This record gives sequence, C-alpha cells and structure tokens, in this order.
Amino acid sequence: MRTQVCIIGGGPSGLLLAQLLHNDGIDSVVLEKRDRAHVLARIRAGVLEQGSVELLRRAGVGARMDREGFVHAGTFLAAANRGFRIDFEARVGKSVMVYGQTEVTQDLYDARDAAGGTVIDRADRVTPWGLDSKAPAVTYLRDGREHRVTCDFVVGCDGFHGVSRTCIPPDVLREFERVYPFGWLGVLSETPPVAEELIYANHPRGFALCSMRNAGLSRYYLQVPLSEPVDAWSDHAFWDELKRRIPEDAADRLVTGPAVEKSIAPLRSYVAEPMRWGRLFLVGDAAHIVPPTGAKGLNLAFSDVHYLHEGLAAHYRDGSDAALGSYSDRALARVWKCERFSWSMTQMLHRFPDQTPFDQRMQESELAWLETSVAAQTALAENYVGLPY
Ligand code: FAS
Ligand code: PHB
Repeated sequence: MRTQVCIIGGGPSGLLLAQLLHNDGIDSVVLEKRDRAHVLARIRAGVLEQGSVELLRRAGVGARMDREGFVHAGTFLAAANRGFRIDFEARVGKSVMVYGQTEVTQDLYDARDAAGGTVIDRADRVTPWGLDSKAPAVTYLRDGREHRVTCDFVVGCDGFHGVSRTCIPPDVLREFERVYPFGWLGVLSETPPVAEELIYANHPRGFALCSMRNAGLSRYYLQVPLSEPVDAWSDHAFWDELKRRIPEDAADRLVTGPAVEKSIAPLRSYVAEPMRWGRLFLVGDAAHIVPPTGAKGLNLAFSDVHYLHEGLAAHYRDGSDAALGSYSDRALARVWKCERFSWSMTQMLHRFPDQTPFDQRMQESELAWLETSVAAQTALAENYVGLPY
C-alpha cells in the first residue's frame, strides 16, 4: 500500500491529523493496534482549550461538540472547606469547553469514515522502517498476514506505550521525567454534576476533582496511593471520601450513584526530545505526558497536530520544509510551558507522602493568594484556557 503520510495510532491525535491532512488533499493511512470499541471505551480527558475547540471546528468535526459541549467561563478551587471561583472570561476573555475525549474520538472516527479515510484497526506489530531514508515504510500484521505501507513520512501518534518513540536512537533521545507517588481514582456516574463548573479541591487527606460529561453524567477523581488496587474502593467508600475532601456545601448537594466506570491512572510528567528523527515525527503522548491536574494532555496533543499539519501542508503545497524543520522546537516550546503549569497545579493541590504541616500551609496560602489576587488568577486562567499556539 502506498500513502503520503503513515500515522501510527488511531487515538485523537492520529485521527485529527489524518482529518486535517485529508482536508488539504494529503493522503494518509492510520494504523491502530486495538479495535475501535476499545479505543472508544477509554474514559480520559474532559476539558478542551479554546485552541483545541477552534482546531476541531477547522477540521470540520466541531458540530456535535458545539451542540452538546458545555462552555465553562470559569472553575472553582477549594481548600480548608472553602471554595472560590476563577473567572476565565473576566481575567483573560476566554473560556474552555467540557466535552469528553471519547466524544471527540467518536466524532473523528465518523469524519474519517464519511471521507472514506483509511483507518486500519487491529494492526499488530506495527514496525517503522527506513526512517533515516527518503523512502520510509511501515509493516504490520493483520489477520495473520504481513502488510507494508510505503510513504513519505511516518507520524507516531501511538501514545506513551507506543512503538514510535523507541525508534529514535538512544544517543539521540533525551528524556525528562517525574513520577508522582500517587494516582487518580476516577469514577463515572450517571448522576447530575455537583456544580455548574469544575471543583479542584486541596485537602489534607488528598486531592479531589469534581467534573462532568453532561447534565446526567458526572466524572469524579480522588488522589489515592498507587499501592491500593481499584477493587479496594467500593462505590460507598469512594463517595464518603469525596464528601470529606470537597467543601461542605458541595458535599451536601452531591448526588451519588453506582460507578459505571472506575479506574486508577498513574501520574507522571514526561518529555522526550527531539520530537522528530529523520522522516519520523512524534505527536501527543508518544512524546510527552502531563499529570491531568491542568487538563493539558489531550490539548497538548492537539497543538502538536496543529504544528505538524502546518509543516506537512507546506511541504506538499509549496515544497517548503521550513515548518517541518522547526516542528520539534516549536512544539517543545509549548510542551514545556504546559508541563510547568501541570506540575505546578499538581504541587499546589495534592498531598505528598513526605509533606509537613508547613507544606500544607504553603499550599493553602497559595490558594488564599489566588482567591484574592487578580494577577494570580490571570496567570492561572491564561494557562488553563490554553497558551497561544
Ligand atoms: P492516545 O494514547 O490517546 O492514543 C494512542 C493510540 O495509539 C491508542 O489508540 C493506542 O491503542 C494506539 N497504539 C499504541 N501503540 C500502538 C502501536 N504499537 N501500533 C499501533 N497503534 C498503537 N488528558 C487530559 O487532558 N485530561 C484528563 O483527564 C486525562 N485523563 C487521562 C487518563 C488516563 C488513564 C490516561 C492514560 C490519559 C489521560 N489524559 C488526560 C491524557 C490523554 O487524554 C492523552 O493526552 C490523549 O489520549 C493523547 O492522545 P494521543 O496522543 O492520541 O494518545
Ligand atoms: C475530566 O473531566 O476528566 C477532567 C477535567 C479536568 C481535569 C482532569 C480531568 O484537570
């Protein structure tokens, strides 16, 4: 099979890149390891930055998001049983969209199908070849047969555990990592959200987050030790602990119900440099991971897609490779700023095992400063709604 761009990974970044390339008349093939049902069953991100919203609209896949998504003009932060709101519109004139990654991925799959795009699922042992040549290729197994895709470029949209990053020679790859000593226990429940907007809560017992997917579907998270298996948490235990960590008025309003999904996600900060090697480009989680405290993971994947789409479009339209040449530096400049924001939100809101009472007071005083300082709120809002591309 011959294509112009071979994309490894049929998650949101791979599908969005394929859609944007298609709109510019550039042919691609997406190779996805799992089946579509598995990809769509993963419950992940919930908040889209303004830049992501505009990119999805530009790609022609924003209609359902605009119909069913929730525009949030602010968010609540809470500590010591007190909550306060940060007004994004008042501080930076922008908002965010609450629309689940599952729905974004579904919309992207629908658009690829409608355009007759080639998205091959259950592609096993995907293996890139000749990345340092002018004629790279990718082989994969499916239904017991080996297949070969020849192409001009290979894009690794295959997430943190994918194959593409491993193709960069060890003497070229530079890795930066911080692993956090806790995880997020997430619950999806068919209950009305506890508040109109999100609540990020600092508590001496640990972090809690109240989010949502729609008026009848809520998403909640608790910071938990990584040593605890998800089965150790009954629904009742989860709701009891959540009520302890969020402000009393919210706890009194909370509508509980059976968890329709319950999982624990580890937290890490990670960046791989460079995000390009020869004809291989890394995008999204294949190149970087952020703790979800800043709601940046999916949004960073989309800004990578934006930069790479610009580079590939210029290559095929004008024969110019300048934007491809600057892709890695340009993407990493935004990645590191978002890594810092996600790390700082995690430091401010979570309880660390070696934390002292002084440390807890430092966190509470940072939140108290945020509550009363326009400058502090503007800085947080600027990062949360999304730094410019
Ligand atoms: P993805 O991991 O989404 O997609 C990669 C795709 O590549 C997958 O479909 C995978 O099956 C496929 N693949 C892997 N190896 C392959 C191979 N060898 N060959 C072919 N295909 C292969 N972000 C937020 O902003 N907010 C959140 O609340 C949030 N929660 C998260 C919870 C969890 C448990 C996880 C893991 C991540 C979470 N994230 C969150 C981050 C998440 O949303 C990612 O940033 C987002 O999925 C990135 O998209 P992709 O880069 O497309 O990678
Ligand atoms: C979610 O709704 O899943 C969500 C929202 C905001 C975050 C993390 C997760 O920071």
